[in-house]
Amino acid sequence: MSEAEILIAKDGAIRRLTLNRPQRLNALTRSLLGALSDALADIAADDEARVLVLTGAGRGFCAGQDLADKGAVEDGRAVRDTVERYYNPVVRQIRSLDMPVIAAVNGIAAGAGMSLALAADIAVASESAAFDLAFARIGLIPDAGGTYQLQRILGPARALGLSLLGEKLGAREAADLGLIWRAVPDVEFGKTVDTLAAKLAAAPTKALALMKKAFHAGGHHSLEQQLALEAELQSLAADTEDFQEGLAAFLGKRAPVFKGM
Ligand code: T3D
Repeated sequence: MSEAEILIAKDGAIRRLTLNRPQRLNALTRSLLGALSDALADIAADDEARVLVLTGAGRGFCAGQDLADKGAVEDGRAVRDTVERYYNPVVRQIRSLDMPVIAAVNGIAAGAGMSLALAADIAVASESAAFDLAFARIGLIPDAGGTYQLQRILGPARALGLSLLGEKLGAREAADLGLIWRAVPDVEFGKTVDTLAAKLAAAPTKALALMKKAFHAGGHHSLEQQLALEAELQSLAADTEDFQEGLAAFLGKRAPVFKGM
């Protein structure tokens, strides 16, 4: 039997999805993207899940579209179909998941692999990893949300420059530019990811999910719209059990124990 293209691991409230085609630097086929989408749907429906870690097997995080995947890259029609039916749903699922998503970028993140990392809420990379806007080298444009994310994070001048030139950014440079949360020495990478995941798994999950909503909307709202949304989402946060626990813990001068409810 062939090995699963997505490895799924559960550890308490932590879910880990590992892209598993290491011999191809975890390049994305339609079948892998389908499996990823199914796994994300399962996690969205999993009441015990409170944080997701997305990472890659072997020396790469993800080399983007598998350029040898028959049926996915032949012509404009095939590519449009791949983008609409396979990439876009996965990006929407990651963005709308009601829990924080960590991209643990263990190695090269190229093309749509870089876009996937940027779709996550927190991207942490090992220092030897790199972010490679490979699209221009093969005559495509950034997709999987790349054009959306890059200009919001880096500003239009840098985002377009990097895309036009198809340049690679080292993990440290990506962190310095604010593209990712943090770059850490390779020897500390695994521990850093585990610590982050454990911290987020013990956090008030519903408030974190509402934060995601607020920040995503903030990118295109007016101040008035955002103030109204904050009031609405804050009232939802204040109705959670975790908020009551946070209050009680503060007043009782003890550490809170959040249950994600
Ligand atoms: O449907 C659609 O197409 C729409 C979606 C498009 C979105 C996209 O993501 S377009 C961008 C696609 N990705 C790329 O163009 C990146 C291609 N890869 C590279 O440029 C390089 O592999 C890297 C810079 C990422 C890493 O270089 P390096 O030297 O560390 O590794 P390598 O030797 O090139 O790769 C290792 C193996 O993985 C190699 O196979 P081999 O020779 O050992 O049998 C290589 O061919 C394979 N590989 C790497 N990337 C891909 C790939 N195979 C298929 N597709 C890939 N994207």
